[in-house]
Formats: sequence, structure tokens, C-alpha cells
Amino acid sequence: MTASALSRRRFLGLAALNSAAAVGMTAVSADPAAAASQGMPPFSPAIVIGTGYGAAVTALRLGEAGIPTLMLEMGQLWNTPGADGNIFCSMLRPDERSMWFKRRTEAPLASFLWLDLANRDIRPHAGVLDRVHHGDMSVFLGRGVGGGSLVNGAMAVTPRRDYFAEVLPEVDADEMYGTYFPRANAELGVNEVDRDWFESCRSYAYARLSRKHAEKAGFTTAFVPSVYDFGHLEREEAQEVPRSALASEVIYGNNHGKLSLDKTYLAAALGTGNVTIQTLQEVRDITRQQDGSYTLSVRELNPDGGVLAVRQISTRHLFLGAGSVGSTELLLRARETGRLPDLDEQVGQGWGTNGNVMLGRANHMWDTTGTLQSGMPALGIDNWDDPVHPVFAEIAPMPAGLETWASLYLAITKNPERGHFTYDATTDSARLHWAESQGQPSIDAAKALFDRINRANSTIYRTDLFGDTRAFENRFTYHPLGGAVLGKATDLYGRVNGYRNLYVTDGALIPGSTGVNPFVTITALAERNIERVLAEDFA
Ligand code: FAE
Repeated sequence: MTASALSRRRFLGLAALNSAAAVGMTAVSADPAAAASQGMPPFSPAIVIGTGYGAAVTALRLGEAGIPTLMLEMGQLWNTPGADGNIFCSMLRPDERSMWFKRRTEAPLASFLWLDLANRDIRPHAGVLDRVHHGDMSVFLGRGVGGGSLVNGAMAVTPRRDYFAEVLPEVDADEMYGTYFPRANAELGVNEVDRDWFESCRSYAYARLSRKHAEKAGFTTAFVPSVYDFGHLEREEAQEVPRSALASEVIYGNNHGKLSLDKTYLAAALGTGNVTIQTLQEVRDITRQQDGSYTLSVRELNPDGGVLAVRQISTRHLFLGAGSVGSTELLLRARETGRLPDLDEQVGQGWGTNGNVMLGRANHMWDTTGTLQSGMPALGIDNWDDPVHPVFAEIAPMPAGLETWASLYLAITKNPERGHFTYDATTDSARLHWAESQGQPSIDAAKALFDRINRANSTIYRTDLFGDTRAFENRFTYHPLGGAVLGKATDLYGRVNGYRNLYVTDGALIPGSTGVNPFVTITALAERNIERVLAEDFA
């Protein structure tokens, strides 16, 4: 396909996304008849559950192949400004747009000087960020057309080849690094910060300070590619365009600057004319019919709470892209309720946090991080070569709008611990089994690195940031991975063991760790898998 045909597709898709109805259940399609349709058709040749990375890749390639495809997304389409003129709210003034049916926001940074300054009471609503609690672990998830791409920090990191080969040894690394990672990076619109600008700008004073402290301890840093447009960020700092990354917008969505999936893969998918997205549709149950087709039971959600309707829709090819937690839950429920009894025992196994642990350090009075901080990280401390405690620690912002004398980090560590899910019949949901002690290897690794940085700089940890006096927070993850692992619960291309024409496309395929932020890996793996599936399963 030529570049101009591609950009025309994307243009058509963007137009469909921008003009789609704003409130309530929405059908988004470049085909006017499909966009105008009310309710759900009884059958679609292919259905993709979710609209995150794996789902978006899959829908684009199905649509390009001419296969009519329906995407079912439980969250909203985020295309319409609220009363304040913005589509998304900022982290400093969260409102009902911020979180998925919560009465109070649940920001990752629970406190500052032990005061809960970041959270607000809100009206329960179908907001864009969810925090799902499972005992000792909670998982942050994006909800809406674009999934995690709406709320994430945009860091677009290709994993180290040696570690990728260690995590997924049966996947051909030559193919991944020769074809699928480059393809994913190109489609996602990955870009890098201008190094000269980085060295002189205000936006990354906080990152330069952390780099200085890391280097004093003998560590090196690496620039982190992004799907946030660094050109836009430069213009934000120069006050030539509306501010987003510089206006404390990240986890509740960005109003500008970010290439979330609705600007890239999903727009291109809609532009094929073969893909329709229906929003506020939560898939609950999957049943297989005698003819081999699948019937889904789908709840239409009211954005202000409650279920408006429950419908059935059937398909021949079913792709699960509901994310590690969502896809695992759908499969587990199907197996344990007897709807898909032949699913593998491996469904629900092999879940990990990507070794996530968050921490803060207190800086000296003369070491300021600056009042203007880009919400999009651009630098990480790379100590992955450490033979005992490999760590990649992204230098995270604290965009409070005032000097905090604090440096924040999200460390990705190599934690061998894995959790698993079981089905809880009383709540009809999946329950994650993960004990707080399983996060200890992550803390040990981060501590080994940051103890050295503190020693070299005569600094200490902040113990006021996580609601009590702990220095390390490992009771949540941004990077849930696993639950339907490639080569275990599925074959080596995401085909679910035990059933034909049933696939997993998302982070559930990755066995708990990528060593870096995961969305580029999820995207590239989905590209690889759908290419094979289209060649072999649609003949
Ligand atoms: P995901 O993007 O989670 O999409 C799943 C979609 O399915 C969502 O839209 C759900 O609403 C929808 N869904 C779930 N269940 C159902 C159902 N039953 N019926 C219908 N729809 C359903 O899946 N990663 C990076 O690489 N770089 C970063 O900088 C980064 N920062 C992050 C910051 C935050 C705050 C968070 C929460 C995550 C971050 N991540 C980052 C992780 C990244 O966003 C995540 O790995 C991917 O989004 C996962 O992609 P999936 O395709 O697995």
C-alpha cells in the first residue's frame, strides 16, 4: 500500500471518530450505514473484543484483508469536550471523566507529605482510567476507544533482543526485530526527543537532575522513545500550542500531543471501511455453537451506571483483545462455567507485574526539579546488565505545578514471581492470586540501585508518597502481562488451545515480563500473529 493511500485511510478513520455521536452507545464506522445503525447486528464474520494495542492491530489487518470486523469496547469514545472545553480532565483537577465508576479518584501517588492531595470525590461514571483491586495487588487499566493508549505515559520501548529471546524463546527474534518491531514502531508513530532541546528545556529539568544523580553513582541513562509528539511538546513549552503534557495531563488522558491508538491503528482500521467499533459494550460470556461459530453475550452499559440491555451476537472468528486481565477473565469464566470446557489448564496462569515498583527520592534544596515538568518521561536509568538485580528505571514526572524537591521513578525489574487467576463463582469474576511478598524481588532490585544513588548523592528516600511510611510501592502495576501465555494457553500465534478460530491478541500472551514498558512488544507480537492467522485461517 502506498503512503498516500495509507494516510487517506487514516484521514477517513479520523473523520469517522471525530464525527461519531458523543454520548452513550456509539457505533463508529467510515461506512455511513454502519455508523447510523442502532443496536447490534446478529452476526459479524470477525469480532475483536477491546480496542487496545493487540485489538487495534488485529482489526486493522482484518479490515485491510476485506473482512467485515466488529470491535466491542466496554469504555467510551473520547471525542467530545466537556463543559470546560476539554475532552479529558487533568490530574490536578480530576472529575467524573477520570476514573471508571469510582466515588473517589485513586491516583498512584497516594499522598504528599502524608496528605492525600491528589484525590477528589467524584461522581461514578464510565471514566477513562480503571484501578482494579485484587487483594495485595491492584492493576491500572485504560477504558475507552484506545484502551491503555489513552492513559499511558507514551513510552514506546523496544525490548532488548537478548531479554525478548529469554522471555519468548519460541518466537523467531530475527523476524521480530527485522519486521514486526519496525512495523509496530512505524504504525504507532514513535519519535524521539531532540537531544539539544532536551539539554536546555525546562520540561525535562527533572530528568536531567536524576541523570546527574545516577551518573554520580556510576549508572548510565538511556533516552526513551515516545508516541507523544516531542515537536508538540517543544511548542507547548514555547506556549505556541495548548499545553497537555505540560498541563499535568497523563493518566486521565491527554487533550493534545499524544498519538493514542484512535489517532493511529484504529483510525487506519476504520478507514478500511470494513471495521466498526461499538462502545459501551461489555462482553461477558462466550459460547461455542455446534457449527463452530461463537456467540457472545454482551452488556450495553449506561455511562452513568447500570446495564441498558443484554444482547447476543455471533461470529466465526473471535479475537480477544481485552488486555491481560480482561481476556484472561473472559476465558476463565468460559472454562469454569462449562461454556468452553476444553480450554487449556494454562488459562489463568503466568501472570506478572513486569516487575513494577515505584519510589521517590528527596533532593537537596539546591537541586530543584522545576515547576514545569513534562508528564511524558523521556529518560530512564538503564542498569539491566546488572547480573544480580537488572533494573530499567524510568525517570517519572511529578507534575504538581510547584517545586517538590522530589524525584520519582517507576522501576521495571526482573521479578521471577508469577501470579495466577481463579474463577470466583459468587462474583462471576476472575480473582488474581498475588501476595505482597511476591513483589519483594522487585523492591530488592530497585533498592540495590537507588541505595547506591542515594549514597553517592547523600540523599534519602521519600517515605510520604504512598499513604504510609513505605519507600517502595509495589502494590500496583501499570503493566499487567500474562494469563493466556503464548505457547502455553495458546499455540505460538495466539490461537487458543482447544478451540478453532478463537484467538488472544494482547498483553495476556506475554509471560509476565518484558523488561521495558510493554506496548511496543504487545503491538509487534500482534502484528506477527495476525499475519500468520490471516494467511492460514481465512483461506
Ligand atoms: P489494553 O490496552 O488494556 O486494552 C484492553 C481494552 O479492552 C480496554 O479498552 C478495555 O476497556 C477493553 N475491555 C476489557 N474487557 C472488556 C470486555 N469484557 N468487553 C469489552 N471490552 C473490554 O490491552 N506501556 C508502555 O509501553 N509505555 C508506557 O509509557 C505505559 N504507561 C502506562 C501508564 C499507565 C497509567 C497505565 C495504566 C499503563 C501504562 N502502560 C504503558 C501499559 C500499556 O498501556 C498496556 O501494557 C497496554 O495498554 C496493554 O495493551 P493490551 O492490548 O493488552
